Amino acid sequence: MKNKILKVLIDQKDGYISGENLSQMFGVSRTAIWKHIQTLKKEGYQIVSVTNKGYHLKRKSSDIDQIALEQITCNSNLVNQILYFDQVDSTNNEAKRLGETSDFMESLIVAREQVKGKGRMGRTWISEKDSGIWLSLLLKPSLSPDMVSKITLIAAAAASGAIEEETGLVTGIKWPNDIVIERKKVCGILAELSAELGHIHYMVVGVGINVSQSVFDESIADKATSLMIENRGKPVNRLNIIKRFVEIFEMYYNQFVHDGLYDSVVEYNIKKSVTIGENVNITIGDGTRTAFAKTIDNAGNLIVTNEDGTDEAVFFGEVSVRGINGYV
Ligand code: BT5
Repeated sequence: MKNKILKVLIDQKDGYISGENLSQMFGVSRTAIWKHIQTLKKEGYQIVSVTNKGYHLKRKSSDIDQIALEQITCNSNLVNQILYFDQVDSTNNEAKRLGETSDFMESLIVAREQVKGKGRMGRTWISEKDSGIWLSLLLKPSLSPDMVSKITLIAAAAASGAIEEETGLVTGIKWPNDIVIERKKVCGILAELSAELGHIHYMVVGVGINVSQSVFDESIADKATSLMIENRGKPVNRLNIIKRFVEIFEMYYNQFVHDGLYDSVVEYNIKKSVTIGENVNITIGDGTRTAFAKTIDNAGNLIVTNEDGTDEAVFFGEVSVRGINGYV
């Protein structure tokens, strides 16, 4: 009930709604509504009540804040809690710390800034304040630990879909965890998990999307881009992208976890792949070799044809795939 009231307040945008209207809407007394409003206030929501007008939820001007993000919990069966931070080391680390506590809830963690943003294999993810979407989903799927690669492809499909719907830009997926636009990286995904004896304790799916940067650190300037650069300076609404990301992720995740269906994720990844049909350098540990990327199989592995003509499935997690003529 409390969350439903919150959703109504959020939907009023800059307007007011009377206690009377709320009590009719939910079939409870005005006193009951008032009590829920007091609870929301205790939780930190700035709700004012003005005589003859009703209740009003005050919002900050940024496109994302805790209140705006709460819309996601209202509409999601997957995310039960939103945590929004000014600054964290890494949203993945924050999610992992939460995952180590007993009875944690499935959560969406969003930060304005990460001071130790992480990529795969100990690499750094540059995540300056308010210039992108830095988020992690903390999940408890009943899957076996080897399913983490499949969840990465689900996140890639969701991030690509959300970006395209919100901006109209065309994205490509560089297997297994990058979203690119015009051959430059706009988004990276890092899935991590804690498991024992074949059982997942928790899984963290981290997504970083460059949104409003106009210049990048020298170390990545030749291969990184942002949605605003690609959108010719047009502002991009981060909240809408996060909302759509969670919705699409949840759809594919439910299909997979509850119904065992994964085909549409693979289809989407094949359709959007910038890796398939290219010669790629595959780095495993210290060794690098060249192969032709042929397709993605039903399990989400990259199928390559080696120089000796044999086909091989390249498993996610241990490899770095680069185009032979540059980043893609
Ligand atoms: C990734 O790793 O692409 C995974 C990135 C995941 C970031 C999210 S943000 C929220 C959550 N919390 C975290 O701490 N992480 C996740 P990988 O494929 O290893 O790529 C890393 C490489 O991308 C780096 O070595 C750089 O070359 C490059 N890079 C770093 N920052 C970048 C940026 N902002 N945009 C584009 N490329 C970047």
